[in-house]
Amino acid sequence: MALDLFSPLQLGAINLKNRIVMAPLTRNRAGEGGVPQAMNVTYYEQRTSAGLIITEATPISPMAHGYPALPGIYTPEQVAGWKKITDAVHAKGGRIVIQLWHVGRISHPSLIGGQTPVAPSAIKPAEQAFTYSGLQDYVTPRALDKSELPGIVNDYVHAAQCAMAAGFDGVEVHSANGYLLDQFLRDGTNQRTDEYGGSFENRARLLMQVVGAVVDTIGADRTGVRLSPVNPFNDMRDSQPQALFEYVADALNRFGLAYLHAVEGGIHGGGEAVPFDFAAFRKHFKGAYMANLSYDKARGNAAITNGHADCIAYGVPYIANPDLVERFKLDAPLNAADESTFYGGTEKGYIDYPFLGK
Ligand code: 8OZ
Repeated sequence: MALDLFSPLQLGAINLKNRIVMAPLTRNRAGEGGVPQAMNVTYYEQRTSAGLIITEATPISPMAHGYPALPGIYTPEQVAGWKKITDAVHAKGGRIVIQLWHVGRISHPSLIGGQTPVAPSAIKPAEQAFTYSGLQDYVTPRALDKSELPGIVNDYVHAAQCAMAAGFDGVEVHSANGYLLDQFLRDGTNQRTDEYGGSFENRARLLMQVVGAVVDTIGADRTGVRLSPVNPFNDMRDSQPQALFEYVADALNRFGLAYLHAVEGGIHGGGEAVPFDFAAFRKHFKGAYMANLSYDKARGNAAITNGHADCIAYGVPYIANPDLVERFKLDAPLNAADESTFYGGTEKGYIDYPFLGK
């Protein structure tokens, strides 16, 4: 029988009961101190029929924050909060990895104790930051000194250790959507003249150091990476995306990762994505490939059957359909997602989307 969304899958050390993945989704509903709270446990537990849950993007250090009410993964209290989530998911036979995040320049002093956000180069993003007092202009970030980069790599290692202590099945290194690691990769945000700027090898150096250090800490078979070669969100661009990201996929092959996760286009606005050949890109990566963006059941099944992808990550459908797997199985209609409750707020639009038959 041909493989489809309902076939089991082994991603490194992580065994998935199906190939329907809950994509990482920022929801801005963590408790005080970036500690996951009761409604966050309910939210993830409700979505446990997914083959794999990828958590919302989660800051690895105080400086990694860039939006209100994010959960963190660097304090003992945060670890204890996440442990309740991983326990609930595991009790129902689910699998869950945490997405490790540093926002770089996509922050605001009010979110990071009055400090100036950091980036590869001092280039201010267009548009505005979401802060506790509404939208405010971004500030010009401070270019990181080379001597600071080992400290950032250590923050990823510490976060990966915290993730293991919290009971996660693995981690996904967030190198997409215009945040710190993506800012290093793409030349619209990286104009460095040291060994972290210029050539593809130089721009990918920090990502490779982070992935190498995380792999050494928790194992390649529990580590995934997310890339978004052409997402213009967060004022991002690159002069040669196809060649750059094929280089990155090739370079990641050395680790033997659990998976590579690709955002196959533009998300969250920010303009049109430039053309990109994802089929060609995918062929460069030798391990499991997770595809994301605007897939429905039919396109997901087709991508698995024709060998493009090993599994499919669904984002917006998972906001509104905790039982997406069951709905796909029965070809049942999907609940529509209410955009006004995506970011921040209460249990409304978070844990009150109906299950089938309820
Ligand atoms: C939407 C709003 C805030 C953050 C991403 C973590 O795009 C995000 C994000 C998305 O990766």
